[in-house]
Amino acid sequence: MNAGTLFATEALLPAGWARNVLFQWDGTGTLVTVRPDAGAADAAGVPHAAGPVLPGMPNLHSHAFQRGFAGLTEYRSEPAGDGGQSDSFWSWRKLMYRFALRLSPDTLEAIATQLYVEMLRAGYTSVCEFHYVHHGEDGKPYAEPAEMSLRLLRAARNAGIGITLLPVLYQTAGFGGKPALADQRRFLHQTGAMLDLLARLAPHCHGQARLGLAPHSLRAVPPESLAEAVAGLRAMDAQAPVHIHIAEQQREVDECITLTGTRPVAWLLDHAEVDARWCLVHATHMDWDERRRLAHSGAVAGICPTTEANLGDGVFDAAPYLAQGGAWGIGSDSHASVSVAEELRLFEYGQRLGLQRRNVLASDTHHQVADRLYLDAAAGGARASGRAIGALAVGQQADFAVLDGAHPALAGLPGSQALAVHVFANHGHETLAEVRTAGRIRVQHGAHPLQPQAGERFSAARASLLTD
Ligand code: NGQ
Ligand code: ZN
Repeated sequence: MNAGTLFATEALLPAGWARNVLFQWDGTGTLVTVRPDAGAADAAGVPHAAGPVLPGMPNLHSHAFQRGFAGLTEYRSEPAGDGGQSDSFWSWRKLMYRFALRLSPDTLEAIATQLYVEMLRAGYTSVCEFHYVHHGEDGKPYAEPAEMSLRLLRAARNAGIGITLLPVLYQTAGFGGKPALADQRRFLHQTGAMLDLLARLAPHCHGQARLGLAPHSLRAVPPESLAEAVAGLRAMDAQAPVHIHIAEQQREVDECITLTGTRPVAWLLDHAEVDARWCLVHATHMDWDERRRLAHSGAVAGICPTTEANLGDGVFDAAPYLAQGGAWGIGSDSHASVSVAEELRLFEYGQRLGLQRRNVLASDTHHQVADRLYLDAAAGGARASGRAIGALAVGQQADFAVLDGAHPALAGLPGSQALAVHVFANHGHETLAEVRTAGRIRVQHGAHPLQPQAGERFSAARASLLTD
């Protein structure tokens, strides 16, 4: 049994900071009591949190294998063109494909385990895994067609992080049914085969694991397949999350306009029933009308600030989107960085740099930018995960990130300012004292029990993948 209790002098509840909060959860790790202003009698005998308590943060976008070469593509790989430089998202993708082609089930599991331990240490308590390296190196399915997916589920279980597994449907190399490239052979499924894969995985997804579907992008999935796959998913699970990459690069927008006469986000909103069960990953390049329509759809914009910066995608124009009530959350995507604080900080900083203003994403309700960012990202991330997480409220899972109230950077500060320091005055993860999922302690004083073993396996796996 896993039932337990925690008392927090300050906690970030959905409506804002509350004092003297008593938390109780049941044997499944679900919160059954969240009582602010609890008295001394309530607090007696209950373990006290080490500092202000936050909801654990869902990570809404991850390609786990990309952790294996994070930081290793920061050199010029394409000859510079006329007076310009030609390295881009697309040249990075060539290097990424080279790495993807070498993965094995064992190396994938080693990389994912290390990554998920890192995520927990960074305050992420659940991850949406947008998984597309399905088949063997020759492009043929493994004897167990779900092999790679099952390894990811196992890595998440061993690390203790929640997971929304999103098997990726990938069929074409570009708009208009352009045939897939040889380098994409490990990603491909006919629509029926993808629905078979989902049926195979469904029995493995319960408790801390949820199953959804990710049509990779409008480039990789033709319209008929998109409709058929989403309908097939809905027949299995009407509420299951659907994630798609969209409008990350200007080139995608241009190609979509050339072929359909419409911009990608507008095309998707016109042709699919986009609602709160959807997550549009990146959605960087939208015009005013697309932004308004997306904000009103209830779908989540999946913002991945450090990856979008790393790949030169562009800046998501957040102020008008948030002003219209648009939902959003954060993902670590290519894992150029694995840090809740850094994603939130860079999201706000992108706006400041563009607008030449400060505290752009503060709101009337939340004058502290960090409060607003944290609550929005937790709620949007939870919606995208399709799991009962992301809020300190009855019925939600007891996922906590506890700040270290004794750390010199935070000592003596009220919760709201402590969170602002955690997000904006960079101390790495030092200011996090404890991370729990479903009530269980996964990280304490920055350390996860699997760290030494996972680290060793990771470096061995990476070394084997980088040798020629
Ligand atoms: C991916 N990553 O699927 O890993 C993509 C690159 C593509 C990002 N978009 C490949 N960040 O979009 O074609
Ligand atoms: Zn992605």
